[in-house]
Formats: sequence, structure tokens, C-alpha cells
Amino acid sequence: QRVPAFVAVDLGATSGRVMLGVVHGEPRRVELVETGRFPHEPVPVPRAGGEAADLRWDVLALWRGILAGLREAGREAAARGAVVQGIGVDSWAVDYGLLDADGVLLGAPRSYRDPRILGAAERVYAGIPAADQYAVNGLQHLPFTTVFQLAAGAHEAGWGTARSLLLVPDLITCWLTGRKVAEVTNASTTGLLDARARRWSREMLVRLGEEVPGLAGLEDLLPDLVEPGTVVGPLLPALAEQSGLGPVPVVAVASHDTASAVAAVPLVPGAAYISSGTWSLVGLELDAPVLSEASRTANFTNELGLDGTVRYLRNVMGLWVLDECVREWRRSGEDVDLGELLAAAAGEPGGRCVVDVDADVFLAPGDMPARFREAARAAGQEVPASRAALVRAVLDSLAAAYARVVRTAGELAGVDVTAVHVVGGGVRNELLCRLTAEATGLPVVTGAVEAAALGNVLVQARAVGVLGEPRSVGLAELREVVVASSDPSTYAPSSVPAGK
Ligand code: LRH
Repeated sequence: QRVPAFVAVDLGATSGRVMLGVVHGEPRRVELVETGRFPHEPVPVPRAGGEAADLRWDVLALWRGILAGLREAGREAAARGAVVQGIGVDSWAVDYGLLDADGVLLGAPRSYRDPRILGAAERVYAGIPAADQYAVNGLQHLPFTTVFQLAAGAHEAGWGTARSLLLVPDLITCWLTGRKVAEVTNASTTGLLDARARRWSREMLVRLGEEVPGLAGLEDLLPDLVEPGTVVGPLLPALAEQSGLGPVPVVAVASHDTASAVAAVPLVPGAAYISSGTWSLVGLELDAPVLSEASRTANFTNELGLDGTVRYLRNVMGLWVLDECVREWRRSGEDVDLGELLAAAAGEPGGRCVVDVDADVFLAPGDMPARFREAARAAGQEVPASRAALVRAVLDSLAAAYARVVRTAGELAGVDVTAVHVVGGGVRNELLCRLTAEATGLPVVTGAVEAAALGNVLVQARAVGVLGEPRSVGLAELREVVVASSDPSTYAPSSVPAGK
């Protein structure tokens, strides 16, 4: 019998990946093999007149990368004697494309870092107070949540002819199958969902229609919601042939990358997680949303997760800050080695400069070292004089933010947090893991670097019955596969914080 395998398309905000997940033996374990990786960054597109530039996603380059990755996955599976039984797509949240009546994409989707969002949230809050929105959608304030992007974009060309709105992974799934759905974990990042009911919120949509110019017809653009694990359809015939994969089922996975990543964290009661990549998503997994006023003012979000779970977390600006610094230094033509910089940063004294990395000033691309130094100066901190000192300050600031969020999440949700699991690219950053253990005073356990791809594969494997009768395989069973597939290490806190 041939070994089952699944293709995970995992699109991050700085790179896209196509991974083949081969499901081995007893106990079940997933081996991930990379069959495609392509850089992916928002592209500034100037306007006629030259004043402002729009930040757009190059979705066609993504699509080309995905198709090449699928072909390679087919070859890789054949070489390993594996048979591909599914494809699933996850990506960064909140961004969307609009389709016209013929199902044609209307222009390159905007990036959530596009400056048009500035001020849009405040305009929406003026019509629908933040507290009213939180009571329904449970989302932290982020200036780029889909609803605010829509408010900023409703006057743009294309809006009038739009007949459907698809979030990025649903758009790719539509291109793979011809079918339009809205997968619920990612839909929960739009601000348009009722976090308790896991349905589009009629109340919110009606009020938006009344309060925000241009949004009256929004409800008609939204596809039907599906839960992760739903088979959307077979791969379209032309693609099935080109890729050599045949008419395999395309499965709606937990299509928000963070939802897929958290599904692949071996959480036990008391464990917090950090999904550490471009963003750091820091929080807890809960059974029900926390919609209290205290939670809202602490800016915690209730995004929806796999199998009825809630991701109770805050966005921390993440490795974006570090990566943007490195990009800026490389722009000047220098050969900057991140490994060397991190080693030097480890040798710097810690705690000299800690800034609030979540400030909106860090959101946009562009000269990050200058912006970080300016923030340090404004906060009365020691301004880092060298690159090593600056990298150390960025990591100290991230670790301090993680510690704050973990502590507050525990308090607000009534959970005694005893460990922190880290997954994603940040697992490779040993200094950051060590500083996180020190700042939180908790053991830090590292998991899968490609956690989102792993979670993506697991949901597909369950959906098509490879892990047993789908209904009898819960999140706990999926996480047994995660444990069997991973090789964790633990960073012990060097000191116990006061009060513990
Ligand atoms: C991480 C992520 C995060 C969102 C952001 C837009 O990739 O999906 O969960 O807040 O991108």
C-alpha cells in the first residue's frame, strides 16, 4: 500500500511555501518536505501623478509559485512511493480579493500594511463604537482588520462591480477548484463574524451598511462559511493534469495560518503559545471567547480556531521588526549575516533599551533602524549605538512584550500559565527563545518551524480519513501526531519571577 501524502500551501507575509506532508506508520507521524518556496513581499505601486504608492500583493507571482510547487510535490510524492490525497491552503489573515460577476479578480489585493488604512478604524468606530463591535466579533483593535480596509476601500474602482469577496486562501482555493467558500478561522479575522455563533454577523453587516458609506451591499459579497475539514472540490481538470496530481480533493483547512500553526502546538492545560514569524501571536487556546470589557481594553482578540476552539491572543509586532532592520542594512549594499548579528547581540548587555514594539509606527515597511532608535529616544531609553545593540534591543523588547501578554492572557482568561510553546520560524532564534524564558519566568518549549504547514496537513489527513474515522479524531489526537512528528527542546527560565 502506498504512503498517504498531502500538499500544504502556506503563504506568509514574506514568503510562500508548498510543503509535501508524508504521513508515516504507527504511531502516525508527518514528515514535511519542502517542494516550493518563493519570496513574497508587498509591492509599492505608484499612482499616476506620483504622489502616493499603493502596497499590493503580487498574487500572480504567488499563483505561479504555487503551481510550480504542486508539480514538484507530485514528482516528490512519486519518488517516495507516496500518493497525494489532498491539497490545503492557509495564509496570513485579513486581506482579500474582489471578484466580478464573471468570477474574475478585480485588481491585485492590497496589503494590510497599505497606508490607506490610517484613520479608517476611527471612522468606523465613530458609527459603531469599539465596545459594540467587540461584544460581537471579539477582535483586538488592529488598524488593518478587514472591516477597516473595506471602509477605506469602498470608494475605489472595482468596488461597484464586485460580486464576491474572497480572503486570500479562499481565493487560491477558488482558483484551484472553481468554488467560492469562506473558511471560518480566517473569516473570524474580518471583524464581520459573530465570535460565539461562528457565523457572519447580520447585526454587524446591517449596521455597517447604515453607518459606513459604500458598505450597504457587503453581505451579498460574502460566500457561505465552512468549517476546517470541509472538502471544497476536486482540483480543476487542467490543473490536475498539469500538476500530475490528478483530481485530488482540495480541503478547506484552518486557512488562517495562525489557526493552522496553533493546531500544531502540542498544547496541554496551562500552556501558552507563541506563533513566531513575521508576527508573534501570543496567547492561549480557549473553549469560548472572552468578551469582557477588561479583555477589550487589554486589546485581546478572540479569533476562531480548529474544532470550536478560540485563539485568545494578542498580535506582537514580531520578527518583522528585526527582518526590516536587516533588509534596511542590506539595501545599502552590505553583506549582513543574521547569524553573526545574533551572536553579537547575545554578547550585549540586556535590558538597556526596551520599547513598545506594538506601536503603529513599526507597521509600515521602510527604514526600521531609524524608527526604532527614534522610539527608544522618545521612550527615554538608551539609544542603541551599534547594530548588535539594536538587535539586542529589538529582541529584549519582543521578549518583554511576550511576557506581558502571557501574564495578562492568564489573568483575563483565569488560566494559570505554566509553560510557553513556541512554533514557527522564531524557533530558530535561540537568543529570542532564551530571552523569552527569562522574561516570562516560564519554561519555553520549541516545536515545529513549519507549524502552519503541519496543522494544514493534519486537518486534510483527518478530513479524508487517513487518521481514522474523522469524527473520532479530535484535536487531542491530532496533537499526538504532532508530538510524534517533532523534536522539541526546552529553555529553562534562569530565574523565578517574584510572586511565583
Ligand atoms: C500571521 C497573521 C496574523 C494576522 C496577520 C495579518 O501571518 O495571519 O495572525 O494578524 O498575519
